[in-house]
Amino acid sequence: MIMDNFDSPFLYNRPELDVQALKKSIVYKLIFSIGRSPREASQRDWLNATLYAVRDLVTEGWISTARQARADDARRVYYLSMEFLIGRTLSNALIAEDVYSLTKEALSELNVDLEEIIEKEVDPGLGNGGLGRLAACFMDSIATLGLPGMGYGIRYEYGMFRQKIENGQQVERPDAWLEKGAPWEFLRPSKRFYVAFGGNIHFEGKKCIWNPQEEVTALAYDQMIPGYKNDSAATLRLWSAHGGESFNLAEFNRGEHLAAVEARASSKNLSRVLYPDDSTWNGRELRLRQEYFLVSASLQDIIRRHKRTHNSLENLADKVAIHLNDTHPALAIPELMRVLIDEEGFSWQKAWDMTRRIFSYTCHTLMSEALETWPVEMMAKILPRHLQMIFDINDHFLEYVRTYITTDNDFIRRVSLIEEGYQRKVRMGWLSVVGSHKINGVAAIHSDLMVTSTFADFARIYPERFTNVTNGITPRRWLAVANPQLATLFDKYIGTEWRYDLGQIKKLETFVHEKDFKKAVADIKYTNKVKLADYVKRTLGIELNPNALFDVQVKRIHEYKRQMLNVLHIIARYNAMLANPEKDWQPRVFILAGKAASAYYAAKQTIRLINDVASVINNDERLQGRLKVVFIPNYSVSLAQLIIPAADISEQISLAGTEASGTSNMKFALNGALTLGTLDGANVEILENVGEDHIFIFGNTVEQVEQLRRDGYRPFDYYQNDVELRTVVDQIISGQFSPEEPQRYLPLLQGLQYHDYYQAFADFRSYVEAQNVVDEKYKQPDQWIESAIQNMINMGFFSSDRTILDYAKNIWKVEPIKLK
Ligand code: 26V
Repeated sequence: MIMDNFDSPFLYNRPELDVQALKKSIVYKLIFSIGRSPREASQRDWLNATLYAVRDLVTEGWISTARQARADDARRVYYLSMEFLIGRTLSNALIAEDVYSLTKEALSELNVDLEEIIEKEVDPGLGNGGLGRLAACFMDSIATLGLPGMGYGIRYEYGMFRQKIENGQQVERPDAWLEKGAPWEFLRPSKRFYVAFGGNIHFEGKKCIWNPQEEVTALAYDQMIPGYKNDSAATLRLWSAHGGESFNLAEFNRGEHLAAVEARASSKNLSRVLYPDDSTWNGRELRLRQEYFLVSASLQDIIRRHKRTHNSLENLADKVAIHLNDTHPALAIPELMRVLIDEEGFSWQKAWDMTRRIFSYTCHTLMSEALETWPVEMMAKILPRHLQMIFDINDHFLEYVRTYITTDNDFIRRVSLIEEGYQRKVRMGWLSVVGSHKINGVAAIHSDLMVTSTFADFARIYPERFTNVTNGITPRRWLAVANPQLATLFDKYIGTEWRYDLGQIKKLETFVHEKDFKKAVADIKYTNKVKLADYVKRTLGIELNPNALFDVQVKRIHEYKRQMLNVLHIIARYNAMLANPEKDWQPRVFILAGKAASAYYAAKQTIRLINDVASVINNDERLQGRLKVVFIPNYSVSLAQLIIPAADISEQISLAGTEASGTSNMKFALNGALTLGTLDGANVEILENVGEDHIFIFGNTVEQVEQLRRDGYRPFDYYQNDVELRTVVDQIISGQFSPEEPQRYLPLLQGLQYHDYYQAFADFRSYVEAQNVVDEKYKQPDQWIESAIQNMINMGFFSSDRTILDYAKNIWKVEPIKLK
C-alpha cells in the first residue's frame, strides 16, 4: 500500500529513446546482467542483452497498467489455460514498442544483425496447437485493448516435443527450452502457494474436512505481454511446481524422512512436461494433478488479490470473471465451491450462485474422443474433497432437471455428471456447462453443431447459456511481425491503424485494381517464397522454384484434418503429369508440416507416407522440377511465421463438421493465400467475408456427411468407381513408394478402403476438380493477385481484438482500463 505512493517517482522513466541511448542500454545489460564484454559476446549474449533492454521498455507500462486496474477496482477477467503458445517475444515486443528500426540501427552500430539474433530466440512450445495459440492471441488482444485481464497457465519445463524426421519417420526429442535461459520472464518469489493432494475427508456435522496427504509448492513466473503502442502490458502468470517445501505430510509425521524427500522429487515432476497428445483422451494421473495444480494456485492468487482490496469474498462475483479454456481447468468449479464453503463459510446455495456467475467456458472440439472424463476412483484418490463436491453439484443439478425439465431416466442418465458403467467417470464437459453462465463454441457452424450434438441435452435445459464467439488472430504477430514488408506496404497506403483496428484494412479496396499496388503485393509474396525456399534448401537440401504455386497444409496431423486426402491428390497429380508430360502443367510445390501424437499410429504413418512420396516425386526427373513435395519438420509458431506468408494456397480440408474453427485458415487469408477448403469451421465465415469468387470450396456439407453416414458409407465403392483414386490407392498398397517394404502402408490404406471414418474417398473427386480450378486461376496472375488482395482486405472480422471485445462485452462484462 505505502509503496504505491513511491511508485512513480522512482520508476525508470522511459527516456527519449534514440539510437545512442538504446545502444548504451544494450551494452549495459550485456555487461552487468549477462557478464560479458562486447568483444567476447556470442549472438545469444547479444540476443539476451537486447531482450533485457527491450524488457525494460515494456516494464513501466506493465506496472502502471496493474496499478491503474487496482486503483479503479476494475472487474477483471482471468483466462485459465493449460496451454499458451506465445511464440518468440523479441520482434513482437520491438513492434509493440515501436522501436524495431531504432534497435536495428543500434545493433548494427555494434556489428550485430537484428534479424540474425531474432532467429536465435527459443520458441517456447507450451501448447499443442490451435487451442494454445488462440490463448496467446487472446493475451495479445487483452493487452492491446487495455482490458483488466490476466492469463494463468503452467510453466512446463519441457514443452511440446521437438520433431525430427529420420528415415522419413517422426522421432520425438525433448524440448528443454529453459536450458538457454528465459530472459523475458520475471520470477515472483513472493507469489508462492501450496497445492494439496490426496488424503481423505470426513464430516463434522455438515462440515466437510479434507486432510490432504501431500503438498506441492507453486511458484509464479510472469511473462509480460506488451500491448500494441499503448504503454500497457498484460500479465501471463505461469506456475512452476517446486519440491522445495513439499513433503509427504503423513510420512513426515511418522518420521519417515527419506520417503518424504522422495515424494519431493516426484512432486517436482508436476510441471515437468506438457501432455503432447491432443487427439485421444487418456486419463493419466499426472495430467489430473497438473490440472488441479493450475487451478488451485490460480484461484489462491485470484482470491488473495481480491481480499487485498475487499477483505471479504461477498462481492467476488461482481469483481471477477474466470474463463475456462476448454475443460482442462474445469476443476476450478469444485475448487471455488470448496474454498467458499469449507474455508470461507458460505452456504452451499450462495456459493453455487456465485460460482455460476463467475465461470464461463469455451468448447474447442467436436471430437468425442477428446472430451475429458476422469475415473471416479482416480479422483477419489487424488482429490477426494472435489469428488464429493462434484457429487453434491450433480445431486443439486439432477434435482433441478427432474423438477423442471423431465423425469425421463434415460435423459437423466445422459446428463448426469457421472457416467455410470464398469468404470464410473466424471464428465468434465458436463461439469463445465453446469457450472458456467455462458458456454461458447469457436465458429458459427461449430456453435450450431455443439447445441445439436455434444451438448444437445444441455441446450434443452439451459438454452440461454449457449452462444458463439468466432475465433480470431492477432494482426500484430500474424501480419506486422510475420510479414513486415506487407505490413509496411499497407501502412503506406492506408496508415497504421489497421494494426489495432483490423477493420481498417478494408480501405485497401480502393487499390484492388491499381497496378502498382498489385505488383507490390505480388513482389512481396515472391520475396516471402524465396525466403522459405532458402530455408528449405538450407535445412532439407531440397530445391524449390519460387515461381511455382506454393500449396500449404500445416497443422497437427489428425485423421479428421485429412492430410491423407492431400497425399492422394498429390499422387494423382503425379500420375497425370507422367501420363501427359508435354502438357503445360502449372508448377506446384506441396508443403506440409505438423506433429503427430507419439502414440497415434495413423498420424505417424501419414508423416512417413508424405516423406516416402516426397522422395519418389522429388527425384523423378521426368517431372522437370514441376512438382515438389516437402515435409518441414518441427512445425512451431516461429515456423508458421515463415511458412504462412509464403503460401499461395491454404489447405483447410477437414471433413465438414469436424474442425471446430481452425485459425491458420485466418492467418493464411490475411497473408494473401487463397483457401482451398471444405464448409467446415471458420472456413464458412471466411467464405462469407471474402466472397465465393476468391475461395475454392469443395466437398460434402455437414448434412451430406451425416446423410452418407446414415445411409451406410461404403468407401470401397468410391475406390472401385473412380479409376484415378483406385490407381493411387493400389500404388500405395503395392509399395510403389516404399519398395524396400511393400506392405508398409497396407493397414493405413485398408483403413481407408473399408472404414474411412472421415470420408476422404467421398470428397476425393470434388477435391481433385477444385485443384484443377486452382491451376486454371493461377495461370491468370492478375486475377489471382486480385483474389489474394480480396482475402487480405476482408479479414477485418477475424482479428482477435474483435473476438476479445465480444467476450468482454457479452460474457465477461469487463471494460478497458483507463490508462493515464
Ligand atoms: C485436448 C487434449 C486431450 C488430451 C490431453 C491433452 C489435450 C490437449 C489439448 C486438447 C485440445 C484439443 C482441442 C483443440 O485444440 N481444439 C482446437 O481449438 C482451436 C482453437 O479454438 C480450433 O481452431 C481448432 O479447430 C480446434 O481443433
